[in-house]
Amino acid sequence: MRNDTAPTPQAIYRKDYVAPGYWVDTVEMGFDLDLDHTHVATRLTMRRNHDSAEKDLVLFGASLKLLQLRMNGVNLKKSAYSIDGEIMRIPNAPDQVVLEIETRIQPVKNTSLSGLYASNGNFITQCEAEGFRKITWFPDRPDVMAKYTVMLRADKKKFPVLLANGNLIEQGDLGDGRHFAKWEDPFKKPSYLFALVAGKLVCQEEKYQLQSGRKVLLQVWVEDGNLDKTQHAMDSLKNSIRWDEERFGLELDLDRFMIVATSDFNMGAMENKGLNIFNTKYVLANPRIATDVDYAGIESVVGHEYFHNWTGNRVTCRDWFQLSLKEGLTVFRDQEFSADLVGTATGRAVKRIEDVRILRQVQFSEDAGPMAHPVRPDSFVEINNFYTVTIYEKGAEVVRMYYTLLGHDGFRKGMDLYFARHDGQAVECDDFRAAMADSSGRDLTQFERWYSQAGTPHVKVQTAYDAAAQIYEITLTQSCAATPGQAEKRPFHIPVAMGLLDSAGHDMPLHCDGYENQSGANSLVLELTDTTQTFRFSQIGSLPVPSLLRNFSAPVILDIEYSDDDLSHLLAHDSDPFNRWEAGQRLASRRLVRLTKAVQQGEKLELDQLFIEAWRRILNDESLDPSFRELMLTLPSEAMIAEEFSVVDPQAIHTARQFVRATLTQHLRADLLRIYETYLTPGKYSPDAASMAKRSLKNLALSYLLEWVDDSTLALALTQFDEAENMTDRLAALTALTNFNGSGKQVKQAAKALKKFYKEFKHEALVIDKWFMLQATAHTTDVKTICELMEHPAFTLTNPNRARSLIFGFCNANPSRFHAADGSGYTLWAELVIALNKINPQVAARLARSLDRWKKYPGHLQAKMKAALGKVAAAKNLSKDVAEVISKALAA
Ligand code: B3K
Ligand code: ZN
Repeated sequence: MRNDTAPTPQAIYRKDYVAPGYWVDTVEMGFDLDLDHTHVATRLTMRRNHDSAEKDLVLFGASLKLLQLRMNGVNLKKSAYSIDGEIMRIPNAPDQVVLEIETRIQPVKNTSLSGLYASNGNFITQCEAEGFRKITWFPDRPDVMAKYTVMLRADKKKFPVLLANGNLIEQGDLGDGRHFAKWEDPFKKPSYLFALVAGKLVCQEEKYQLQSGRKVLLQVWVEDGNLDKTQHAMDSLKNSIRWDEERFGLELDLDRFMIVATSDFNMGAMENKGLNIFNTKYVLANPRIATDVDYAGIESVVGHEYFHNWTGNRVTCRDWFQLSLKEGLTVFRDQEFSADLVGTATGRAVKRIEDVRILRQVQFSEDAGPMAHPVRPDSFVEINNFYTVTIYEKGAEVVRMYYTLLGHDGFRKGMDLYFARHDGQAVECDDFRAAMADSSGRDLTQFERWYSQAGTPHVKVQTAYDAAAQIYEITLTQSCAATPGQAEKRPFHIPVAMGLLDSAGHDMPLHCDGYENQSGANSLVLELTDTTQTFRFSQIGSLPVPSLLRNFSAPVILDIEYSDDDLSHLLAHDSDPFNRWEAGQRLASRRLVRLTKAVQQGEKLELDQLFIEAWRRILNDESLDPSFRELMLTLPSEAMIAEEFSVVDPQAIHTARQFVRATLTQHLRADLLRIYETYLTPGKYSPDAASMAKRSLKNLALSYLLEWVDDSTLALALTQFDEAENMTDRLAALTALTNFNGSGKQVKQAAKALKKFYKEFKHEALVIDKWFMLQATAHTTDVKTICELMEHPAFTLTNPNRARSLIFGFCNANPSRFHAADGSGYTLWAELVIALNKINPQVAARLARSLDRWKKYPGHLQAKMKAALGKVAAAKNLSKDVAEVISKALAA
């Protein structure tokens, strides 16, 4: 029976929360693992929750064959319970219950990669959010926490390694070619943190000493042949353990911590207690196959999952509406971890800019579209659709605002109180806010609106200067557009970190009414709580240039009218590196918008000298860290430029941006060549921040250089491609070559490189993903080429990484090609959403979101997108995952 189909998606609401009718104290499970038919026997000890309005014993199950159901030793007849969709109700159960359940499942047929499934002949589980119910009937909700004991039995040859959460307490042979392993997790946990892994795996392991002196066993499990790619994950794990001890006083609570890498995984990784399961993409690395970006990604995801052990596992969510309680907080923690590991002020700024770029490009866009939802949503149809940039990245910004408001030590006190109060509990976002308020004595009542109101606030800035009185005033006015289901918004509590620059570029001492206790400071955090507020600064001897929202102190859009001179001043002098970068982006964005309009009107395209010289100065400013220069010199993406328009013209944006890149190269060619030579990093590859920074600036220079067609720059790229000793440089060269707009002969050389790359790496799945991805995102690739690539023997829709690299790469990261005027991109998209829906609803629903913003395009494209959305809506057996996304898009 399929119970994931829903023609009209039914929403569930936060306000309808009812505590579970029964608690579960212990869970004992026995698995007879077989790829075709796995038998699962479960024994639950349960007791009535007298505080609940729910009187029935309620269990959830999906795609299960129920073999046996016994309550307190007696077989339950069919008449003793009812099943409606995923819900089983047992009425009139006694207060104390021992429930024994036997189910049969078919892992090899489970292509949804949720529940228990097979990957390369191994068993893997994924239970968050609601996958445990695909293994057994259970009160599968995060507020039901229990202690688990798990017995695994399987063929010893096929499945020599048997892993589950917690500690291994017994293992041995069963005599018939089978063996067993018994695992016990000493901590109470919700079912979504359950995990098991079985199969042919090998591990890198190490004993690691905690600060307390206790020794723990760390393991990174991979498929055979990958042990040369686990060191970085192991190092990242050790760094994470140490960081959480130092920064938050949080110790690893288990004696054993395992990471397992699998190539079939719906997302990045999963924080199962003591047995984190990872996408290979976030574990496997060596210089030959992984780029600097991959190394950084591994560090941050290993950190993220490890940090969940406290923020998520020890203190978990009461219900899935509270998801950001663990995700927003854990993203904030992993962001801080990565920043602290680099250590320098510039390193922190670089990390901050990278994070904000994603927030603005993806989350702001989500907040402005049909799927906009608050950080703590009020309703959903399918929870898996709510693992969004809003829950994660905006959620992290909300946590960061506490940090900004309370300061480093104040925030730590809040965290300490949160754990003191809630360790071992399933709680709400409000409980976190209360811990922050109570520990600091601050009133954070209004701050609640960051959780309940969707949409990105705008903050409009007006300034006035009275030279005679030496008074400077900043008036801030906030507003937030309506989002689905929320017409009216009330004012947010917005921390606005700021400073004022004098004409020499120095921070002026600040004397602001209401902030007398910080008189004379160079930087202040203003608190905007009303719709409009005026902040009055005295002793301002000359007209300043305001630097507002330093370090991006709140997830808002700042509407401020700067002159080009103001921006150049901030770009050159702001003591806040984030705002230096921001000034450069504003200068660029202004020009890109103007040029896009010029393209549309068929006018001549021109780039002014002020801008070119500003770029030249940054490029050559040796006082700036190369990684910071790389960020400053990277133009706003096409997606970011699109946000500046009410009606988007992807081809015009692309043309304008390419024009700026080519023109910059035309003028800065000699400087770029010099930078390219200066920042070569010969010798052994090292993923340290300084070397990564050099590579990033050098490769940026290369990509610019290839914008201006010329045999010698082509040779540069070909040489780098041939001689690179690491994937960062090799891929950078190949990407530049693939995007190269040269003559026939040059294009052939690029194609040759692409072939050679494939041949060399055809046995490295993660590299082949890159090979697909770089073609999918190249502006030389059209719909026809994508269709040809889908015929490539290495392509498959059933592997999420592969599907994402080609299909998502094209639909989400190649706007000028995806939005082809004939609508062929949309037709392909609809076919693929429908095909993926049958295989893997979660992945399908992600792809379904590519047309979220269809209302932002010109009428002729809108009509074609609407038709494509309609085609998906009309498809048979639509999962509720896809149905929710499509119906919301169509309702926009
Ligand atoms: N908590 C998991 C995500 C689960 C997604 C379920 N569809 C990974 C993470 O955020 O760490
Ligand atoms: Zn997470």
